[in-house]
Amino acid sequence: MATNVKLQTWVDQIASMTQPDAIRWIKGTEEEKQELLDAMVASGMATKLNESKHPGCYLFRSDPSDVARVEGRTYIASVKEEDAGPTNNWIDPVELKKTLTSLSTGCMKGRTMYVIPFSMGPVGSPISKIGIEITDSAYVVVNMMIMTRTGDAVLEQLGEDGEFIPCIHSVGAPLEEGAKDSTWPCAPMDKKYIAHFPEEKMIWSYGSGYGGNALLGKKCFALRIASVLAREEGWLAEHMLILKLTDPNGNVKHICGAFPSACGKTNLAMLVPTIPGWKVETLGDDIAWMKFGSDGRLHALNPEAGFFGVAPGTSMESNPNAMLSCAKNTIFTNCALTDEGDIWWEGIGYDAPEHLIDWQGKDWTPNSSEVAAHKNARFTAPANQCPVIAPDWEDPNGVPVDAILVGGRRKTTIPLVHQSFNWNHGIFMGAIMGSEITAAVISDKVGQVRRDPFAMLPFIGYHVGDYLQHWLDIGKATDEDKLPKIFYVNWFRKSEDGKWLWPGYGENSRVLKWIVERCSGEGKAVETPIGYLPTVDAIDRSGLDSVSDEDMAELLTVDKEEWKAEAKSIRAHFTSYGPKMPRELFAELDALEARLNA
Ligand code: OXD
Ligand code: MN
Repeated sequence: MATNVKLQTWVDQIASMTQPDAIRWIKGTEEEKQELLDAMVASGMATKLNESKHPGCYLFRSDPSDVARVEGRTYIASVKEEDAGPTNNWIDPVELKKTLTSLSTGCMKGRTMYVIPFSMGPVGSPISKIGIEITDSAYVVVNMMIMTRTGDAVLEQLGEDGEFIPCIHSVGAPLEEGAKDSTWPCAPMDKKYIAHFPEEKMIWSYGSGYGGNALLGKKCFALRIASVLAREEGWLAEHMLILKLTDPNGNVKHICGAFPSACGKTNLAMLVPTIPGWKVETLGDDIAWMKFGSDGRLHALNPEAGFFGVAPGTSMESNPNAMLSCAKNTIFTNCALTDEGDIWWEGIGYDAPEHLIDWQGKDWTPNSSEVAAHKNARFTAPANQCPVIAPDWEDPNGVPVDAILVGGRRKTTIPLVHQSFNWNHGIFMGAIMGSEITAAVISDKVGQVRRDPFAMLPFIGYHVGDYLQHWLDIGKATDEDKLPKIFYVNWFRKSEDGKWLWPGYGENSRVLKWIVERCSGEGKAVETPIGYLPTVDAIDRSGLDSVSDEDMAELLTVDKEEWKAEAKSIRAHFTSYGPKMPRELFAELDALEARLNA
C-alpha cells in the first residue's frame, strides 16, 4: 500500500482492469531480486551462469520475434496529430486508450502484477524524476532494478503528494488456469503498442518484453516523455553519453556526445586513452539530462543506474571497461551459452568453442551458418561496476558540460572533427548529423545518408521542428560563453581506396585533447566554410605511426563540391520536416552555401 493516494488509486484501477492473481510492490532489496531470479531459473525462463566464470549472472533467451525496439509500433499519442510531427507515428489518444484498454482487460490473469517505484537520477536530486512502472514481467523487474534506482527509498521520496510518471507494461499474454507459461511470453507484432501520452505524461506499453519496449524508465520516460517535460521546463533530455576527461595537469572537462546507434557510443564513454597522462572516466553511456545550474551553465546528469549494452563486438580489446562492468551481477539476453555455463558472442575476442547453445536455444557449432548470439544481444550491468565510473557520476547537481559532440558514420565529406562558429551553428550541426545506411539496415537505400538530429529521431516525444527550436531557445537562456562548445566528429572517414583513415577506439583521445584545448581557448585551428578545423599538426599524433601526414590532411579535407551537394541534401531534409522547421536553421544553411560559393 502506498501513502500517496493518487498512486494507490491508480494501482487499484490498473489491477481491476488487468486482473492479476497477485500484486507485489518492489522494495528494491538484493534479497528480493535474488528471489525473483531464482524463481525464473526454477521455471526455466533463465539460466544461471557458471558462478566461477560469471558470478551472479543470468542468461535469458527472448522469443525470436521480440528482439529489439519496435519503432513501427511506437506511438506519440498527442491530442493533435501535428504536435507529434512528421517523424513519429500518431494515433488519437482516445482511440489508442480504447484499444489498449480492450487489450489489457484481463491481460495479467494468472500472473503477478509488480509495482516498481523508480527514480531516474539519484533519489532526491533536484534533476531527478520519479516513475512507477506496473509490469507483469519479473524479467522487467530485475532489469529495472539494475537500470534505475528502485523501491522504498523512492516511495519515501514521493511522499503523500509527490508527482510521478505512470508507466503501464504488460507482456500481453494472460495465463489460463493450469496452462504452462512460455519462457518468454509476449504478444504478436500487430498487437504490440509502445504508447506515449505527452499531454498526460503517461506511458503504456503492451505486448513486448524486450529492452527499450519494456524497461520504461529508459527510452520511453528518460527520452520521449522527458523531452516533452524538458521543453516545458527549460532543460534538455538527450540521447547522449557523458564522460569526464582529465589532462596530465589535473584539469577536468566534461563532454556529452550524441551518436546514432552503431557508432560506438558506449566505447567512447569508456575509452582508454592512448595519450600518456590523460584519463577518461564514465558518467553515462546513453542518456543525459541537462539543466541550467545557478552558475548559468548546463549541468548533465545520467538518469540511469546501469548499462544496457550491445554485447556482440564488445571485447577486452574494443572496450575492456564494458567487459569488466558485466563480469558479475549482470543479466545477459540473447547471448550464446557454452557447455561450461558461460556466455559467448561474436566479436568477444576469442574463438567460439566447438559447441554452444545459440540465442534460440539450439545446438550451434562453428560450422553453423547462423550467428550464435543475436546481433542485438545485450548485457544489463550495474554502472557502479564500471572500473572507470567517475566518482561524481551521482552528483545530485550534475556536472558542468564543457563540450557537446555530435556525429555519425560518414565515409566521405565530413572531416575527423570540426567546431561550430557559435551555438546556432552547433545546433545546425546537430540537425544535419547522421550515418550512411549500411547493407545491414535497408538495402535499397545503401549509401544514402539517414539524418538523425542529435541521434533523437526515434526518441523525440513531440514535433522535430519544435525540438530543434527548443535547442535554439536554450542558447538564448544564458550567455554564449557559458554554453558548451559544439563539435562534429567523424571517426569513420575512408580514403579513396576504401581504407579507414582514423584508427578510432582509444586513439579518439587525441581528438578529445584538441577539443578540450579549444574549450580552453587554445588548440590550433583554421576557419573554413563549415567551421573551425584543426590545422594538420594540431592533433597530437606522437606515438601514432598509422596516421601519416597525408592521411591527416585527407581526414581534415573540406571538399567544396562535396559540401555543395551535402547542402542540397540538407535542404531537402530540412524541407521534409515542414513549416515548423526553425528559420534560424535555414539561415545557417544559407550562410553555409554562401561561404561555399564565396
Ligand atoms: C539503445 C538504442 O538501446 O539507442 O540504447 O537503441
Ligand atoms: Mn541508445
